[in-house]
This record gives sequence, C-alpha cells and structure tokens, in this order.
Amino acid sequence: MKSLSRLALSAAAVSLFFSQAALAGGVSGAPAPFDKGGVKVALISYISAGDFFQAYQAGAEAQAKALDIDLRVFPGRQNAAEQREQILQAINLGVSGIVIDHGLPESLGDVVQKALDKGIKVVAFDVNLNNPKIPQVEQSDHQLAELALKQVAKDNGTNFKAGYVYVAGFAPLDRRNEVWDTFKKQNAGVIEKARFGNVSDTTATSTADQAKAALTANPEISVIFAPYDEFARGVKLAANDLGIANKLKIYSADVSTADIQEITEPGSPWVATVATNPAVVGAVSIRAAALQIAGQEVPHQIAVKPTLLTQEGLRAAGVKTIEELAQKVPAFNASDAVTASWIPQKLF
Ligand code: SR1
Repeated sequence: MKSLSRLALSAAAVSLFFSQAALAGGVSGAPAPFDKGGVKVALISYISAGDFFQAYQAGAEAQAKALDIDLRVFPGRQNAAEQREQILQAINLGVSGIVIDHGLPESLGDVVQKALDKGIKVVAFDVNLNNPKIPQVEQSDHQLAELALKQVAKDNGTNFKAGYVYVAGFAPLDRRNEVWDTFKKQNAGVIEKARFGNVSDTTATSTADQAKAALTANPEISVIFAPYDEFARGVKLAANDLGIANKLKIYSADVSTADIQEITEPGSPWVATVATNPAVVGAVSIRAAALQIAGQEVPHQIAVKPTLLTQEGLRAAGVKTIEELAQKVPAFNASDAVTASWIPQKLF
C-alpha cells in the first residue's frame, strides 16, 4: 500500500466547493439548456441511510447547484415498489434527466424505458440497467475488492479461516463477490467458515447480531471480508461485544469521517478499507446526466477509482476526517470522469 504520507499532497481543499458557481439563471458559456438554468433532474435512490449514501447525495446536490440544476431528490427506503413509483413521479414532473442510485434491476426496466421513450436522459449508479442508452457509474468494484484482498494476503498470508459479509442482488456487492470467489479459488488455504449479511435501514446493527452468532460458532475466524462500511461497523460492534477485537482483522469498502474514527481508534480490528469519496461519485453522476441533456457524448462505463486506506497509513498521516483525507489524497477531491469545460467542477 502506498502510505498516505507518501501520496502527493494536493495544494488546498477540504470539502466540495465549486469555484465557478452557477450564475443565477444559468451557467456562463454552457450549451442549452444550461445557459438558462433551472433544468429539472431527479435523483432517485434505493437506499438513503448511512454515511455513503448521504455523502453521495451531498455531492450530487453540490454539483447540481453549480450547474443551476433544479434537483429533485427522492429518498430511498429500500423499497422497490416505491422506487418505481418515484420514477413515474419524476417523469410526470417533466424532468430532463434521472439519476438512479442503486436498486433492483428487475423492478426498474419498464419504468426506466418509459422515461427513455419520453426523451429523458437516464444515468445509473451501481444498478445494472443493461441498456446501451444508460451510462453506468461505478467505483471500479473489481479493483476495489482486489486491493482489499491484496492487503488481506499481505497481512495474514493465505492460510486462514474467514468470515464473509455479502448480500446478493446489489451490483457493487455482486462485483466484489466475483473477486472474493476468485481469491478463494486461487488460495485453497483461505477457508470461508461463515457468510452473513443484511441490507436494511439498520444494516450495521442487524449485521452485528449476525456476526455475533457467526463468530461465536466459529471462534477460529481471524479475518472478515466485509466490503461495505455498514457491514464492517456491524462486525466491529460484534467483535467488541464478544471481547475478541484483538484476534480479528476486518477489511472493508467505503470511508467517511465516522469510519476513519472507527478505524483509527486504539485497538480497532478494522484494519483497512478501499474507498472513493462518495461525494465525488455523486457529482460525477450528475455531470453524466448534464452532458447527456446537453446532447454531448458520455461513455457507457464511468468508473471512479478507489484508494486503499490502511489503519496504519491513516494513523501515520494523522488523518481524522474525510476533509483531511481530501487534502492528502487528490482522488478524494475530484474525479476527471465526465467533465467538460463548461461544467463548474473544480473543487477547492
Ligand atoms: C448495498 S450496496 C453498498 C455499496 O454501495 C456503494 O457502492 C458503496 O460502496 C457500498 O459499499
């Protein structure tokens, strides 16, 4: 791992800040309809609870504001029927674009097609809508899992008993799972003793209950691969309650200020995570919608690359917040994915 202290320092910068703020009534130099402003776009999420999704939404809102977009945010409640209904509502509102953040593809196909048929531009983040007209945004989930598992092998070798946290049906978790399957195939000494997981509005606490049962039944587990920060929090809670935090190492995905505190606190079993800045991913999703609305080319696959963050590296760099991380790791400031000269993007 590149230690944080060795990563290039960016000159300034803390949180998302747009230096070229949108002018009231449009963005100077932008093509239609952004030259006039007030373009309606909907952000329709499947999950809203948790640090990742809140930061993603904040980044989307910041980028929308900078483009003078009238962003309508539909909160996600892990309810497929409600998400379908929200897409229909957005169509009726007369939006020009819809960003769909997670969801279950099987329940979205027909309503998304309705939007496309009306000329509405659609962007999908972490939900496979399998339509050449819909750009897919992701965090390079294969690479994310590969970086995490490389660190697992570096710290633990390739002979250990593992626990794995996974819920099928979520595109990023399914992609990370493909890498976990390959890792086990390539390392016969890695034995998965327990698998559990839950995605709900109480993911961390529900996962903690499952982890307690799994760790009690399988005391030989020394490594947990929990590639979602809410999963890692749940496992950490369980390890602390069982008094086994010193015998366990947790590897995860995602990062937030609260996660950094949990990772770096004394005695924490959460030793590494691989992450993007979710606010940057939210901003990228809005830019992909804006470019399409302006009639400009957008690649079908849009990836925001993740960075490995170890407990050791974070502690050594004295990083305590996501803003401090953004000061040290340029990728946490901004992404060069889907940009254009007329899009106010420069953060910091
Ligand atoms: C339930 S899916 C959770 C994942 O979605 C985003 O890709 C985040 O990285 C999170 O780990």
